[in-house]
Amino acid sequence: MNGASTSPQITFWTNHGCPWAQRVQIVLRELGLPYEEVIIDLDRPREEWYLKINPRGTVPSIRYSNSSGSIKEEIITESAIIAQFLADAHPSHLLPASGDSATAPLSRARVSFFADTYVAKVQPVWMSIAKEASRDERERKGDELVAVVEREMEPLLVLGERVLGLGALARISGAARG
Ligand SMILES: N[C@@H](CCC(=O)N[C@@H](CS)C(=O)NCC(=O)O)C(=O)O
Repeated sequence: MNGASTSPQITFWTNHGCPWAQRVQIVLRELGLPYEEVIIDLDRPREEWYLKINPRGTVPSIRYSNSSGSIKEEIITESAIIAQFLADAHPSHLLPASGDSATAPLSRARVSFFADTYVAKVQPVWMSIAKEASRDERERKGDELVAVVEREMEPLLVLGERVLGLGALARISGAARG
């Protein structure tokens, strides 16, 4: 790790029920970064102070300063952008830097496509479950969720493991299969 990647100061505005905020929480924890958490109540209109931080009024948002002082109290919003920023600012085994090797850009493209597939194909089904009033319909959507993960995500895990040796995807795959 270089100096910039040790002990950043991070404030994380979040809500534990929000999957987009969970995405950032997962990245923070996987990278082992310390952070101060501030919960935003999504059942009330956003207060003026939070709209100054994030004019869109959504969670997640972070405020980030690095230890070298070259980045000071920068606000970053939108879960995909925050996740990408943190992975770039704190290089790890999870995502190669694009200049690491000739194949690193391809590995990054594969990881991005994996995340995109989750957002485009799985997340809409996941979100629709909560909106269903009847238990039968929720169970049917639950089966649909499992089917879509098997159909859309599992082939990508296999590809990541076999072709690119992507350790992170392989580990997720192993955990998912128990
Ligand atoms: N594209 C955004 C979506 C964030 C989002 O929709 N968050 C929801 C909670 S899950 C939110 O803050 N909703 C409050 C609102 O829209 O007023 C991201 O990826 O960060």
